[in-house]
Amino acid sequence: MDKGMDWMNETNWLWIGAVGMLAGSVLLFATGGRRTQDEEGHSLLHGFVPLFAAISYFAMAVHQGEATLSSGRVFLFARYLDWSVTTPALLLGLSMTALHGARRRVGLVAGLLTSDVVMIVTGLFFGASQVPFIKWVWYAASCIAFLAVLWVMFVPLMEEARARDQVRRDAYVRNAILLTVLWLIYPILVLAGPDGLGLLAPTPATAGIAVLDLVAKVVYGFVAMVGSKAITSADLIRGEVSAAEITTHAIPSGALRPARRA
Ligand code: RET
Repeated sequence: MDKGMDWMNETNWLWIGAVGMLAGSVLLFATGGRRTQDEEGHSLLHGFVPLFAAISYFAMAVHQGEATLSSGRVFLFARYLDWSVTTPALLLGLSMTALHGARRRVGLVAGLLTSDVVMIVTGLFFGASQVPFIKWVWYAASCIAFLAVLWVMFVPLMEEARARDQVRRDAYVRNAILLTVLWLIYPILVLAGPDGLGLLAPTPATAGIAVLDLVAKVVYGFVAMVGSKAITSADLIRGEVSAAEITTHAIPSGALRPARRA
């Protein structure tokens, strides 16, 4: 590497991840809407996702979130802990968009989140594996769970989203496509990196995952939040939001005004 680029070592990429995630979390919490329970739920979910990632990046930057395996490979396990919390949160937000709240089709949503946790837990054991055969069994198991996640997103949840108004349907389709494109890069990048085939050295692999994580959590979070605000505004204008679903601090006078604009 060029001498002038020495500062771009693996630890500094982890610091970029930690600071970027913390800043993204603060911005998402600060700019998120709070007019209805649904909108508030989205704002909190998308604010907490990068906060969990910041915890994981900080732990990895200070070398707590890693373990040195007997082969000598340094395994950054903290990212799998991050993903085990943040990927279900992202899918819960997406489900709430399709279903108009998280209380409908609870079994389907629970199945989606459970498949996702299976994907990450088997991924963790894939990353920790040193015996090749066992490693590829874990990788295959994780990919099968990922297919189950994609199936729920594009079959039953898509059908639910299609049955709703245009604003909600458009937001769901946009979020589902963006999320899928970003998430598909993970199994490829991790496969190429030190946890997989080792084609990529630790520094470029960590840099790639840090940038991908920032886009999948912070940039995606903002896109999802814009969608959630548009849905909330449309619901309020149509007068479709019951008094119980309106958050009280959205109504300074104390009177219920269902048709407030953003
Ligand atoms: C692993 C292991 C190998 C097989 C598969 C994987 C999928 C990982 C995914 C991660 C998504 C992470 C996100 C984080 C930030 O918000 C675990 C690499 C399929 C899809 C979106």
